[in-house]
Amino acid sequence: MSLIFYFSPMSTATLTSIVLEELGVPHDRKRVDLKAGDNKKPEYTKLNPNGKVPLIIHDGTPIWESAAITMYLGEQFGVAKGLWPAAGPRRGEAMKWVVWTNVTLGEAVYRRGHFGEWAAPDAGNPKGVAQANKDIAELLGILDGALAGKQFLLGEYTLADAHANSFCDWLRHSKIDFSAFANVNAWSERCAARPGYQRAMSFEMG
Ligand SMILES: N[C@@H](CCC(=O)N[C@@H](CS)C(=O)NCC(=O)O)C(=O)O
Repeated sequence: MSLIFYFSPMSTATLTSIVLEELGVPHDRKRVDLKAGDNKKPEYTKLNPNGKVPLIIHDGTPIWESAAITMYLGEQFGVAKGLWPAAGPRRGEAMKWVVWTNVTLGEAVYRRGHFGEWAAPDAGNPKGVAQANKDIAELLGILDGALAGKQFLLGEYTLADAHANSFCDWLRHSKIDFSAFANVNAWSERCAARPGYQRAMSFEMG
């Protein structure tokens, strides 16, 4: 078995790093220097034409998009380890949170960025940022409601928690206000206490 993980610290690849450390699957880590533009060089874009991280190559097949990678690794390695549900409705639940994170929550977060901190000088749209902040708060309210009375999204910990929580880490880093979401904050602490999460974080720092 060969598994290669292309990453950059403090990026979307961090989601995948946590998933891999939770699974404990042997893999080779290859750091991609985004500032040097290594992700836009032909040797990289032939593997991921989007020129982005994360990317995994499993037994010669490139797989990109963090949501797809989490679900794929869960299916391949997570079921036997109790970190991903077997095929069936519970797997559907795990998948819905992974996709919701990237697509639904992600849309509002990227919109906030494009109207705000990533906009060119004088090209920002404060009303757009305000609306995005409102939408993000509504979505985090959905996550908070789903965690009421539960330790993790499906009850027991799964890779859906690793994925969604790592995304929330990024949102906190982006100064999104989490003060109203007590269930999310307590869940994030539980996720962060896990050895797999801590191993992945030590790679981020190193
Ligand atoms: N939808 C993609 C997003 C990946 C993404 O945006 N990666 C960023 C790092 S956070 C990247 O590689 N950016 C480099 C670039 O666009 O030049 C996923 O979830 O994997």
